[in-house]
Amino acid sequence: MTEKKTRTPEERACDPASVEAIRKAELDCVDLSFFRMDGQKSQCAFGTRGVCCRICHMGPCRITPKTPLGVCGADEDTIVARNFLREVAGGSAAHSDHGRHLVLLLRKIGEGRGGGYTLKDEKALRRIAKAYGIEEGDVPVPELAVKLAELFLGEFTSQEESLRTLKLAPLSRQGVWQKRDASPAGIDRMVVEALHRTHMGVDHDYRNILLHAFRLALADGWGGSRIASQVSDIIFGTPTPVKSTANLGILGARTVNVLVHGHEPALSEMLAAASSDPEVRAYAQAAGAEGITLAGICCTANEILMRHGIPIAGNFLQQELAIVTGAVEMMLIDVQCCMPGLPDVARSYHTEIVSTSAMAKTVGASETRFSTDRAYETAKGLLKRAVDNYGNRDPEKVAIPGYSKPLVAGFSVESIRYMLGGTYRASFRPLNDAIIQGRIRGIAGIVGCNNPKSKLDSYINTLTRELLRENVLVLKTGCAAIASAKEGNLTPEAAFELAGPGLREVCEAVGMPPVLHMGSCVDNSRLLEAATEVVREGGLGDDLSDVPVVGVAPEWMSEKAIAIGCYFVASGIDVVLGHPFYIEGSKNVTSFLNGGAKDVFGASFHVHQDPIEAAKAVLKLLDERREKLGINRKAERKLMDMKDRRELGV
Ligand code: SF4
Ligand code: MSK
Repeated sequence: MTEKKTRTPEERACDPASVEAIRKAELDCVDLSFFRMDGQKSQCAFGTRGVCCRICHMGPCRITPKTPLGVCGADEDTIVARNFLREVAGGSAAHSDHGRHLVLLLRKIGEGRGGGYTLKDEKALRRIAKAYGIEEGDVPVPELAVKLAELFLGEFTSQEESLRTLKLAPLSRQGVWQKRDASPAGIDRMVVEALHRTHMGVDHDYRNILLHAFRLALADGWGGSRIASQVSDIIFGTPTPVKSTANLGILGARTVNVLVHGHEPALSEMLAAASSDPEVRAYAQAAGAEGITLAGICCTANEILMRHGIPIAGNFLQQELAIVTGAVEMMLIDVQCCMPGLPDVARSYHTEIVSTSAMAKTVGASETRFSTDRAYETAKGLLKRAVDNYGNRDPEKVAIPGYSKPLVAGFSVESIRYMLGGTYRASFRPLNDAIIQGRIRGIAGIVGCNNPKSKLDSYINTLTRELLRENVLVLKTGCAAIASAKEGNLTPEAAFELAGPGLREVCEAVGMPPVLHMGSCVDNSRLLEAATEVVREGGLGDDLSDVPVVGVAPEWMSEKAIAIGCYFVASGIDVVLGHPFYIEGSKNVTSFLNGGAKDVFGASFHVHQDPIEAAKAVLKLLDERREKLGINRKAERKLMDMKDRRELGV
C-alpha cells in the first residue's frame, strides 16, 4: 500500500459518502487512487510541460534551456504540439470507436441478426435518417436501419469527402471550417493521419499540427460522438426526464448489489431488463437477498440512468469507494475510465470484477465475453453469478454510507424542446426569449471527470452554484453531472435554493431543474446539438460563436476531455479549464490554444484553477457575447403574471 498520505478524507472529497468510504479504506488498509496520487506527488516536470519527446529511438529527448532542441532538431513548439495532437487522437478514437460498435449493432438489428436487441425508437430512426438526407419514403424500418448504419460506417471510412454529419451544424460554422481548412474527412483517417503527422520527421509546424488537432476533434464531436448518441437513441430510446437517486447510499444492505462501470450501453441495457426478470429475482430471494440492486458508475451509469432511471452509485473517483463499502457482489467493467487497480481493491472484499469487453482485459478480473447474439442470457447468467457471491459478503466488512439524493435526468435535446414548448409547440423559443430578455444570462456546459489532484467534486459544485446564482442555465454530462446529482442539484426544487431570480422564474414556469443532465461524456455532442437549436431558433446570432454559451471542464483527467474541449472551441464555443493542458513548455502553443484560436474559430481555451475565478470568467465570456448581440441590458425584475407566461410560451 502507498505509504505517504498527506490529506484527510475531508480534504479529498466533498460528499459525506465519499469521505466515509475513504476513511474506511484507510482503516481497512486498502490502497486507493487518492493515496497513490500522494505517492506520485512530484510528477515529472517534463511531462507536465509537454516537452518530453519519445516519438523516435534517438530519444527520449527533453527540452531544457541548455538543450533547446531534440536530437533531430525538433524544438519545444513541435514537441508540445505533437504530444497534444496525440492526446486528442486518443480521446477522439475512444469516443468514436464506442460509436462504431453501436453502428455495427444497428446494422445487425436491421439485418435481423440483433439477438435480443430491437429498435426502441423508430421515430428517432426516421428523424435522424431524414437529417442525413436518406429519403425514407416507404422504406421498411429494418432496411432504413441498415441504410443509416451504412451511411454512418461511411463517416468512419471516408477518404476525401468531408463528414456528412458536419451539415448538421449552422451554415455559418460550416463556412468557418471550410475557410480554415478544418473540415474533417473520415474519422478513422483523421486518427491515422494524426499518428502519421506526429511520426518522426513529418509535420513540424506547431500551427499546422494544432489545426489537425481541431480537425480531428471535430470528427469526434460532430462525427463519432454524435453518431454514438444518435444510434443509442435509436436502439435504446431517446431519453426523456426520469427520476432516480445518486450516491453510495443507493446500495442495498440486504440486496445483491451489481454495478456496471465504463461506457458501453449495450450490455447494461440487457442487465437492466434482466434485473427484473422473475427468474433472476426468485434466484436472489432463494439466496436470502431481498432482491437485486443494479446501479452504475461513471458514464455507463449515465446511459442507464437517462433511459431507465437506474440509480447512480458514483462518479469516476467513487469506483474504488463503491467496493470499499464491502457490499458490492459484482462490478462489470467494459471500456474507458475503469481503473486497473480495481481488482486490488476487490481482493480485500468479496467483490468479483468482471471484464466484458474483448478489447479491455484487466489483470485480476474474471472475463465474460459479451456477445450481442446471446446478450439476455449473458446478462441473466451474470446476475445469477452475483447472487451466488452474495453469501460471501462479510457483514463485518460492510459499511454503506447512508447518503443519497433524488434527481431528475434524461434531458435529450428532443425532451428539452418538448419540455419548453409542449407537444404542439415543441421548440427552443422560450429559452431563446429568456436569454434575450436577460432572465437567463447564458448557458454553461459543465462537463468532464474527477481528478485526485483536486478535492472530489469541489470545483464542479462551487462553480455550478456560482453560475446558478448568476442566472446561468447549466447543462451537464459525464461525471460532472453526477457531482451535481450527489449534491441534490438535479431537482426542480434546487432552483428555489440555488438559482438567481430570472433562472428561478423560468425553472418554475417549466418545472425543470436549473441543472440539466444530458448524458454521458459521449453525449457532449448533445450540447453542440442544443447550441445549434438555439441558433436555429433565431434572435441570438447566426453562429455558435454568437450564442451566449461557454463550456467548462473543471476536474478533467482524460484524453477524451481534451478532444471535447477542442471540438467545442473549433465549433466557436469558449472553454474554461480547471487546470491546464500539458503544453506550458511552449509559449507559442499555449498562446495559440489560450488566445490565438479565437482568430481562427471565434473561441479559445481559458485556464482558471480557482472555481470562483472560473465563474467570473464564464460570466465575462457570456456578457461579451450578450454585448455583441445587443442584449446585455439588465433584466427588469418583476413577478410574472399570466401575460408574461404566455409571452414566455410555456
Ligand atoms: Fe528526440 Fe526528435 Fe526523436 Fe523526438 S523525434 S525523440 S525530439 S530525436
Ligand atoms: S466517465 S471520461 S471520468 S466524465 Fe465518461 Fe467520467 Fe471523464 Fe470518464
